[in-house]
Amino acid sequence: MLQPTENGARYDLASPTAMPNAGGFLWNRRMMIQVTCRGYATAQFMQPEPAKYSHAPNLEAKTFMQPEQAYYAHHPGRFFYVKDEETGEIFSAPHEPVRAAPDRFSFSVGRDDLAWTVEKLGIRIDLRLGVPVDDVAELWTLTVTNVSGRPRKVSVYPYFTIGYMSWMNQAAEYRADLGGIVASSVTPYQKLQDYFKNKDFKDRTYFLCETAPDAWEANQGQFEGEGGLHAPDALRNERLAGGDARYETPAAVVQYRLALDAGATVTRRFLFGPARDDAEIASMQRRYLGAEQFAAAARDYAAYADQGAGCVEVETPDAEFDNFVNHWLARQVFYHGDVNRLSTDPQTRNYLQDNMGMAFIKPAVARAAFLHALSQQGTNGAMPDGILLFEGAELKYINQVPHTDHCVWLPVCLQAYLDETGDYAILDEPVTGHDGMALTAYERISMAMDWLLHKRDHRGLSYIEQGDWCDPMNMVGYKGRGVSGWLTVAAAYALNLWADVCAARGDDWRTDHFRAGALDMNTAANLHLWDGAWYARGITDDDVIFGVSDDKEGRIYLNPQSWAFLSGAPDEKQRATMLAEIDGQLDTPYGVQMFAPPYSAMREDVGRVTQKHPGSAENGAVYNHASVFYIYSLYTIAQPDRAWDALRKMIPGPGEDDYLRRGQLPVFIPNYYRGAWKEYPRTAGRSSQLFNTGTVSWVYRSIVEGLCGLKGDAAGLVVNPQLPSHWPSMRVRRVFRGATFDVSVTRGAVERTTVVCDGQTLPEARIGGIEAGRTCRVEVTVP
Ligand code: CEZ
Repeated sequence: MLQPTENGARYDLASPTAMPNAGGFLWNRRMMIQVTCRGYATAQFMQPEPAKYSHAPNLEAKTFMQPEQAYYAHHPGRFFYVKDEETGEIFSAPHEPVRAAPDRFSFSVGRDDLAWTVEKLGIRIDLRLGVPVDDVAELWTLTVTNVSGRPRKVSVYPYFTIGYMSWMNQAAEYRADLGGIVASSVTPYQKLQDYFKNKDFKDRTYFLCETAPDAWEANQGQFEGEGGLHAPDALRNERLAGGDARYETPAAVVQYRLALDAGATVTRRFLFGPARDDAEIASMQRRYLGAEQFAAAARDYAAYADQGAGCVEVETPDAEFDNFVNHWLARQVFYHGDVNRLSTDPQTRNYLQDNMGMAFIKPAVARAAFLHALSQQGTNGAMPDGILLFEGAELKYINQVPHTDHCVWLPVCLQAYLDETGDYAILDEPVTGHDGMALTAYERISMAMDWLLHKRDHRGLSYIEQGDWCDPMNMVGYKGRGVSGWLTVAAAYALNLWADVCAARGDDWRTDHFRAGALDMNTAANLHLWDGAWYARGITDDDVIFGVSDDKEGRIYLNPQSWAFLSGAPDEKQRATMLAEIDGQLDTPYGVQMFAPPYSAMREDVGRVTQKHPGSAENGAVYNHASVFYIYSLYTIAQPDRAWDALRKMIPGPGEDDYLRRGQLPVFIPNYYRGAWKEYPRTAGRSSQLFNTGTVSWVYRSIVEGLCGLKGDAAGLVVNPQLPSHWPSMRVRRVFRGATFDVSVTRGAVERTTVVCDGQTLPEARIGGIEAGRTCRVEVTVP
C-alpha cells in the first residue's frame, strides 16, 4: 500500500482511500502548500502576513495552520476531470471530487515535488506539482496517456479552486491576452488605514495555460450547476460555456478536447498563483510557463533544498528509521529554520528552537537569529512573547498573551549551537536593544537568567502568568500568584547550562550566582512539587497543587519529569519512580502522552487546555514536542532503550496497521498523534497532519547527540553512542565543523566506549584536532 521509492528519496501511497488525509508539503521563502493524496490543497503566501489565493467557499477567519484540518467537497483543491467523449463517463484525478475507484493510483511525495499517477477508463493521468524558489506560484504538469490500446476521444478539465475571494469585489474571466483565467478581488476591509496597508496586495489569482484550451469556465456556480462538484453540469456539454464571474464565486476551469491514438501522450503545463496586476501575471508567465522554465525552476528548487541537507546519515538495523532520518527529517528542520513557519512574529520559543535545529544545518542562520532575538529583549531582561521579523510586523494572537518561559530557551538552544560550531565568539557580539543599549550577547543572556531568578514566588517557584511552554495553560496563574512546576525545573536547567558557559569564560561570580540559583530552584521543586513518585505540574493562584496523584484528570504530566531529569532535581531513587510512573501512566503504542488522564471538562484553575477535546493537542495527546523533550532528557540520563522506543513511535510505520491508524506518510513528524489511549482507543494514534512543530529540531538533536552520540564541545567531538540494547551495531556519517567522520559503532566486550580514529586508539572517547575538509574513519566499540 505504501513504500519508499528511488532509494527512499520518495514515498509512494497506492490508495486514495486508505489514508485519505495523508499529504505532502512544499514551500519556499514566500509560500507553502500542503496537498492531500486526494487533491485537496491548503496554500498560503506572505505579503508579508499570510494570505490566500485559493479560498474556501465562505469567508475564512485568518488563523494559524490547523491540526486535523477537515476537508469537504468545496475545500480548495486542484482537480483534473476526465471525460470519455464517446461514453460520457467521467473520473477525476487525483481522486476528488468524483471519487471514482481508480484502476491504478499512486501519490508520490518527493523532496522537491508532489506527483500522482491515476489510471481509469484506459486513460492515465500523471500530475506533478513543483514550486519556484523565490516566487509565489504552483507549477503543474499534466500528462495524459492513452493506455487503452485503441484510439480515444477524451476531454480533460483542470479545475483549480479560486473560491470566495471577497465580499467587497470579486470577478473572473478568461484572458486570451494573458493565456488563462484571471480572477480579481479587493481584500475586504473597513478601517481607512487598511486601505493604505492593502493597496499593494496581490488580489488577483491567475491560472495560466501554456497551451490555449479549447474552452473554459470562470464561474463556479455555472460549472457546477445542479450536479454538484462530483458530477458538474458543465461536463455534460460538449464544451465549457466560456462564462465569467461578476461578483460571483470564481473558479478556474479549462477544457482540452483530445483525440489520442493508442499509446499517445500529451503534456500541458499550468501556472497558478496570486499577482498584483496584469503586468505581474505577464511577467510570471514569461518567467515560468514552459518546459524549459519548469526544468530551470526545478533545478533551482533542488539547489535550494540541497541547502537543507543535515549533518548526519545513519545506517541502523531499522531501515524505515534510516529512510526518515536520511531523507526527510533534515528537510523539515530546514523548513522551520529557513522560513519560520511563514509567520512574521514567531513565538519566541518557537523561533529559538527552530533555530536550534538550524544550528545543525545552516549555523550562520542560527547565529543571526539568536542575536536578532536578543535585540528585542526588554530592559528588565525579559524576552518578548514573539520575535518581529519584518519592519511593521506586530505581535498577534498568542503573542498577546503573557507567557513566562521565553528566557529559558536562550541558553538551552544556544548550547546546541555552541556545541555544533564551537563559536564562542557569538557571546561577545554586541547586541543593541530597543533601548539603544549595546550589551554583549553574554550580558544579555545573563540578564535573561536574572529575570528568571527574579520571577519567582516566596517559595522560589516560577510564576506562570497566562502560560509557559504550554500555550493554553492560561488560567493557572492569571491572578498573579500561580506557579509552573515545569518552568521551575526548566529554569534550573537553563541556569545550570548558563553557569557552565560562565565557568568556561572564567566568570566565577556569575558561575556561582547562577549555579546557586539553579540549586535553589531544584531544592524548591523537591520541597514543594514532589508528589511522592513524580513532580507536580504547578500550583494554582488559589494554592492548589495539580498534576498530582490526587487528581482524577491531569494526574501526571510529562514535561516536569523530563526537565527535572535535565535540571538534576531528582536523585536516583526519584528518577526510578518517575520513569516507572511514566511507563505505566503515559506510554502508549503511539508514543508518550503529554499527560494523563486527559481533562473531560473545563478546569477554571488550569485553563483553555482542559477545553480541548480529550486526547487532542495539549489535552493529553502524544504531543510530540513534549515527547521529544522526554527523549532528549532520557539520553542525558543514559536510558537508551526508553529513548529509542519513544523516538521510533514518533515516525509512522513500519507496520501497515500503524500507518492506517496514524493516517500519515512517514515524510514528516506531525505536532501530535491523538492520545487518550485508554479513554478513546478508536482515535488514538491519529496524526494531526500538522507539520509545523518544534519537535523536529529536538529529534535532530536527540539523534545527533543521543542516539549517535556525536556531540561537539569547545574543541572536539565527544563520542558516546547510545544504541538501544537490541542493536548490535550502526553506522553514521557525521559532518562536523567541515570534517567528515565515517563512524561504525559495534557492541563489544569493553568496559567503556573506546574510539579508534584512522587506526589510532584514542585515550578518551573524544576526537580533538578537527580539520575541516578531512574525512576520518572512526571505529567505536560500546559496552
Ligand atoms: O502551538 C504550539 C506553540 O507554537 O503549542 C505549544 C507551544 O509550546 C508552541 O510554542 C504547546 O502549547 O494556542 C493553542 O491552543 C495552540 O494549540 C497552540 O498552543 C499550538 C498549536 O499546535 C500551533 O499550531
